[in-house]
Amino acid sequence: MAFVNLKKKEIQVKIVYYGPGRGGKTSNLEYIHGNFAKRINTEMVTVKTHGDRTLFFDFLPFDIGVINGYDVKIQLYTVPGQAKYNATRRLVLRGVDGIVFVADAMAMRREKNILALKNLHENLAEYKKSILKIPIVMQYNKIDLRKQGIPILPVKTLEKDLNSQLKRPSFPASAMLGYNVVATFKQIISMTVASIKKDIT
Ligand SMILES: Nc1nc2c(ncn2[C@@H]2O[C@H](COP(=O)(O)OP(=O)(O)OP(=O)(O)O)[C@@H](O)[C@H]2O)c(=O)[nH]1
Ligand SMILES: [Mg+2]
Repeated sequence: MAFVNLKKKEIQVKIVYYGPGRGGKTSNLEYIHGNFAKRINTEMVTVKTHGDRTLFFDFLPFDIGVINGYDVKIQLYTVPGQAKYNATRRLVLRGVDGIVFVADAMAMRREKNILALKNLHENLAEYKKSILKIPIVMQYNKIDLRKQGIPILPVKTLEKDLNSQLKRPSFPASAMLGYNVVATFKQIISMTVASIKKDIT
């Protein structure tokens, strides 16, 4: 559960962007950083990248104000999506309160999305957390590529592959254009804060 500092009346909420390599997790955080620059009075921390691949994680703190007398601080993280960095992915998941699963809507990435979701399931289980209980929002990213004639999975297929059991809110999105990036972000914050409220009251 979230880190609560009773003395400072502060709650730290950890939200992790998870998903296959090159799916657009870092791009989501970059867009949020660019658009809420005034409320985020710090730089986005990108811990080691190789080209544009995340090697460890990205980190972005976000202050959403006071809820029930508690100053709520959101911490956004991304994991490295490449299969070989599973130890790091698992570490970033430690203490997670909410997850945005960023799937890559390109047809050629169908299998990678399914494997990444399975991997999330397994890594949460390491922390005795159930994917069925943690707040999750699904994002089907890169739908802008359809306009360029690149084969994109229909939302129906993505829903069937990734969300038929979970049945969580989902958004077609373009992290590059910013389409539904903020909507995804607001949705996960509201679900996560709601679940934390239940824990502390
Ligand atoms: N066309 C298009 N390209 C995108 C979109 N989102 C991300 N990209 C591109 O896809 C590539 C990978 O994006 P990243 O945000 O670095 O992906 P990531 O999920 O952080 O990747 P890893 O760090 O390797 O796990 C970059 O070249 C992005 O510019 C999108 O919505 N549309
Ligand atoms: Mg990244």
